[in-house]
Amino acid sequence: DFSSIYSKDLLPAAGGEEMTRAFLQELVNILLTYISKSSQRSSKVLDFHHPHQLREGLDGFSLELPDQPDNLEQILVDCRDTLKYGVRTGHPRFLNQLSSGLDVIGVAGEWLTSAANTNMFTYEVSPVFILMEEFLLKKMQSIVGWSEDVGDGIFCPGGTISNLYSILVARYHFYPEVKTRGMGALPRLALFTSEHSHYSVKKSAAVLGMGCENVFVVKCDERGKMIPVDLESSIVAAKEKGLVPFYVNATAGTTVYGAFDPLNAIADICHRHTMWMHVDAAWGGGLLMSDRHKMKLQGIERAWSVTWNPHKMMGVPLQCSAILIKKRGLLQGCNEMGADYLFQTDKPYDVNYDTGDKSIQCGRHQDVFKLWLMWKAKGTEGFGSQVNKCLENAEYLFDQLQRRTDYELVFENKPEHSNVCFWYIPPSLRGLQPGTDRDMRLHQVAPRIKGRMMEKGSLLIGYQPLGTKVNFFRCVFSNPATQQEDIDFLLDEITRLGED
Ligand code: ABU
Repeated sequence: DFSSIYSKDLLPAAGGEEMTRAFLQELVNILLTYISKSSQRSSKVLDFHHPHQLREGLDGFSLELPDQPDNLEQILVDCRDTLKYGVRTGHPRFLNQLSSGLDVIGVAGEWLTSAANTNMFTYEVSPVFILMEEFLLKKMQSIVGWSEDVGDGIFCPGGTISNLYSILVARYHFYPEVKTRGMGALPRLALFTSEHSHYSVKKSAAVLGMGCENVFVVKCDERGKMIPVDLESSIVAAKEKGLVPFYVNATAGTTVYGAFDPLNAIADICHRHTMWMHVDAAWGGGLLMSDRHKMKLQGIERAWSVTWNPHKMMGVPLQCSAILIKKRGLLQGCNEMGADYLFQTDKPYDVNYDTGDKSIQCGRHQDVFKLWLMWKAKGTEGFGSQVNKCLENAEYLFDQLQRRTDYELVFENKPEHSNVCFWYIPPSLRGLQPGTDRDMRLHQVAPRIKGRMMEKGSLLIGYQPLGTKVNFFRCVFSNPATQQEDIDFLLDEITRLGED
């Protein structure tokens, strides 16, 4: 019973060791119960409440912040309730997001970094983590296909920021004066990305002062892959209008369809026009770990930069994202400010290991550790098997959808990644001819089923419209805990929830 114990009684308070141990052990018990329940199919994926219900407080769980400290019994209740009203993203039937799963070694890694509570900016305060980052980046670069002598990179908060780095560094590579003189000293730059690519390319162009209107959106084929001839004609057209094309983003694993752009054809075009080629492999990068699937990224070795998020397909706890840059020195040159209080050059060690000035952040979390620890615990082969399993699940779902008359596939081909996109056709729409009326009604089906799904809490998958396609479900597999029985359940449950 912790009802008369307060945080001031824990370490570093004198004599606080025993109570600290007891409190943390109780917390570990709460987390172990959560982890165990998250993998049980009898548990709900979520216990949904509307924002106003959570804001008002539920069964003693209040978000209000007190002036006087709560006792540790209440703090433990708050920890339980926080997990209770959250979403079990490690549940085998959580299929909503590209990042999912609950890897025990990854969790252990995250716990350790909180206890270590240090900052990635200098070797002085993060000697081990800085060297782990170096080893991981080298390993990832060699898997991408770059030689040992080249390559640089940094771990940063998520794929959007990794993509932003790629544009920042590309611009600096062609126009180093931008760092001091700003965009006013540059011509009007043009960037190219496919219509299925991630919105972070446009967001980065806005953030970096280039403007989203100067991001040219290249057409995709039916399968969601960038069409190279359309890319080249867009580049030529932009040049004719007086713009300077400098950057192409190719995607390896698009967010919705899981499509892989033709990297070699795009690399040829970038080479012809002397443009920076970036590959956003935030989602698809994990396939490089699988001997069976890595050929889908053929040509990635020709990229000048690569985004790769181990927190997606490799199941590393959020967040863990890398930007890899082929040419060494650019990240440092581009971002270095040399703050004297942090990056002194007369320290008693090789200050090249004070890598923090490569970053646009100052403070930076040790995201590398959980990845390093998981890599040690699984080996490259273990990650490969995990990826294979997720793609087998996607193929199984694809096969089941082909057999069922109450479902339609959004595209006919076998999935390349673990994304499977489909419509559920409720009985009332089954006899309707294709056309506007059917589309308008079909558009409402997925959101309605999703609402019922959230209320019931039995599973979670996402939906969206895309281009001319009305709302459809996107199922993604990145949690190796998901089995074929969960896929059967998914289809049966959507059919149940979708009853008119
Ligand atoms: N753009 C990153 C995450 C998207 C998703 O999980 O659906």
